[in-house]
Amino acid sequence: MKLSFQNAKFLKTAVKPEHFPDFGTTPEIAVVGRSNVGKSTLLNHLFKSKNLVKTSSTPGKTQAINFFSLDGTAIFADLPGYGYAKVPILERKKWGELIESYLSTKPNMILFLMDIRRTPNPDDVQMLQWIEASGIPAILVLTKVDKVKRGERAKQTKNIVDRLNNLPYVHYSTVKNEGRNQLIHQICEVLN
Ligand SMILES: Nc1nc2c(ncn2[C@@H]2O[C@H](COP(=O)(O)OP(=O)(O)O)[C@@H](O)[C@H]2O)c(=O)[nH]1
Ligand SMILES: [Mg+2]
Repeated sequence: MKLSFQNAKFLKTAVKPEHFPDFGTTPEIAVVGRSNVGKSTLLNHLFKSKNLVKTSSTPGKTQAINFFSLDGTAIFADLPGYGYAKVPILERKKWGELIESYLSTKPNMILFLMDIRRTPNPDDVQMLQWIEASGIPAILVLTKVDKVKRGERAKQTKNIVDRLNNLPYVHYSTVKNEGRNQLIHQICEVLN
């Protein structure tokens, strides 16, 4: 499958399951990960757009799912970041439910983002369990790799991948422009 990453368009925002659009047979790719891990920045980088996907300097602010279309050939869903400590517990629960109910609509694949500098926490492990339970193919995207030296990169990759049941992964840096071709290649492989 060939995807045109240069023609991304914003489609709509959903804050509850009743708002989830039905895209028919168009493949849907969900982007998940902790608040501030780099989800929106990664989508802008994939789409070669500066501001199509709103990035926020206030972590935890995005409480909605935003849908983007690549010329009608694929849909990307930017999911709310989970696990932001300063968000009240009830609000966090609501986000968890929104993420879970979206994943239960069976998107075709999941991009699971982890900051290369972090160790998976209970929220990440829960995310992994949702992914495994759903049976949806996932790619682990290790973000912000420009922030660590080579040796640390290898050590942290092993640390994260070991804890996340050896999901297939790619290294990504929007700052150093690293990982884009590889990720696009892997997305296309999975969708084929
Ligand atoms: N150094 C570096 N910073 C990044 C990278 N990707 C994202 N960021 C920064 O991380 C912060 C959070 O990014 P954002 O996309 O809003 O995260 P989101 O909450 O997961 O959508 C922003 O300040 C970004 O500029 C990267 O590859 N390298
Ligand atoms: Mg975001």
